[in-house]
Amino acid sequence: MKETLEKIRQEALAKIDECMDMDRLNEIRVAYLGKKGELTQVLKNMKNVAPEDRPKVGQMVNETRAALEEKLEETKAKMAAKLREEQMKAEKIDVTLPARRNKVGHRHPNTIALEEVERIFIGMGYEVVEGPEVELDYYNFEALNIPANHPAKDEQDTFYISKDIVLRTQTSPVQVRTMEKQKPPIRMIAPGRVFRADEVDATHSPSFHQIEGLVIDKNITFSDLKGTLAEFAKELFGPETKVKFRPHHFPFTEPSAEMDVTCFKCGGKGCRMCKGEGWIEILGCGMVHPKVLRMSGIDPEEYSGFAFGVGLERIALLKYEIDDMRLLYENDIRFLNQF
Ligand code: 2U9
Repeated sequence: MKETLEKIRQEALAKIDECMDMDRLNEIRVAYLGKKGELTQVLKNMKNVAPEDRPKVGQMVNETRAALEEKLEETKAKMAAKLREEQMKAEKIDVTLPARRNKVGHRHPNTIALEEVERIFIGMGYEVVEGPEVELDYYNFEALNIPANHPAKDEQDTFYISKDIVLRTQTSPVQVRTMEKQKPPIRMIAPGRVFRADEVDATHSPSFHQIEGLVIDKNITFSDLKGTLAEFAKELFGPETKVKFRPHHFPFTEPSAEMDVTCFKCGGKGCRMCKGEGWIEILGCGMVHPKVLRMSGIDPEEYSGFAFGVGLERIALLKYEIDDMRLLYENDIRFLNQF
C-alpha cells in the first residue's frame, strides 16, 4: 500500500510540474483528488486492508492528499502571478501620450445678454425674481387687467393646460405675485421663459424669453421711467445712445409707450441694421394701471409705479447682429462658438 501511495504521489507531482495551464491543473486535481480520483479509490479500498493497519494507511492517504493539495495550490498561485505579469506587460500605458484636449463650453448668446441686463439693473438696486412657467390664468391675465374677452387670451395665442391654467405668455405674473407678498418699495426684474402659440420663423418662436421690470414706491412718475430706461439703454448699447418714447397701449399700464434707441451701428444716420430708420424699437413700458395695483392689494392713492418688458432674444439678436432667431435654438456649436 505504501508503495502504491508513493507511486501515486510521485506520478501526480511530476504531472503537476509539467503542467502548463490552469485547465490542465484542474484535470490533474480531478484525476487524483476528485470523487473518482486515484487517491479516493485507495480510501474506498480500505475494506481490503487489515483492520490493525487501517489507521496507518489512513494517515498515509491524508499525508499524500495534503502534499498534492499544497503542490496544486502553489502551482496555481505561480500560474496566476505569471498570467498577471504577462497581462501587465501587454497593457502597458504610455504616459508620454498627450492628453485629449478638454472642450470647455461657453455661454449662450441669450445667457450673455441676460447677465448683461441683470448686471445693469442689479447695479441700480433691483432684485432678480423668478416664478413658475405654468401659471394660473388669474396671474397671467386677470390680475393684469386682461379681461376674459381680450384677444391675447385666444387659443391662437396661448397654450392652455386647462381652463384655469396656462403656459405663461409673459413674466408679469411674477410681479403680481411679488406685489401680493411684499409691501412697496418694490424694485425688481423678472426674467424667464414665456410661451405663445406662434409659428416658428426668423423673428418668432413658441417659446422665448422676456425680462420684465417693476418699480413701485411713493411718488414714482413717468420721469423715473424715462430716466431709468435711458440709463439702461446707455449701459447696454453705449454712452452715445439716445432714446425716444412713442405712445402705445397695454392693458396693464396707463399711459403706455414703446421705447426706441438710436441705432448703435450707424449712430442714427440710417443703415441696414435699423432699416434706414436710425432708430430701433427695443421695449414696451408704462405706468402701472391703478386697477392692477388695487387688484394686488396696493393702494394707487398712496403708491404709483412703472413697468417695462423686453424680449431677451431681441436684445441678443441686435447686440450680436444675428439675423435669424432660429439660430439661437439650434445649438450648432459652429454658431455658438462665435460669441
Ligand atoms: C405688472 C404691471 C405691468 C410689463 C410690461 C411691456 C410693457 C411690453 C413686451 C416687450 C416685448 C413683451 O417680449 S415682448 O413681446 N412687453 O411691452 N411689458 S409693460 O408691465 C407690467 C408687468 C407687471 C404687475
